[in-house]
Amino acid sequence: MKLVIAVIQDEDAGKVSNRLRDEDFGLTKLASTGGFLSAGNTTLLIGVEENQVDQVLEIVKENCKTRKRMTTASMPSAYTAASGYIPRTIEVLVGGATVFVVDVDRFEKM
Ligand code: 2BA
Repeated sequence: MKLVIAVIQDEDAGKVSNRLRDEDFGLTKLASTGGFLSAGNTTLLIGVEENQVDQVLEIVKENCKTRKRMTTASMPSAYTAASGYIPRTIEVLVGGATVFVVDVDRFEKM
């Protein structure tokens, strides 16, 4: 058995989980926060048989868009003696999805 851990954008979470549910995959949805942007995202835990992993990845891929986000970062290169660190606006591309596939040693429902 495998555990697919998919970090996706909140905007895509409804579509991805509906599609997974339509195909009878079990899933858990966690509210999470990205370490870089400190913005909310969604982490899906999906336990599947090994031969179902590709189908899950395809559903995630089809339903997660890449989006531009702006963030302000205080960078050493922007340091001036008069005003210290000047926050600079930078653009980052987020997504489609960040996915980990890990082995499950044991799976039980009690
Ligand atoms: P965040 O950590 O908030 O990152 C959002 C986006 O910011 C990233 O998109 C990437 O484009 C950019 N970014 C992240 N760290 C950066 C840095 N040090 N310098 C410049 N730009 C940076 P994605 O790569 O699509 O990641 C989306 C979300 O997936 C992340 O949100 C985080 O929640 C998760 N994630 C990404 N890589 C991960 C990893 N190795 N382990 C755990 N979670 C990860």
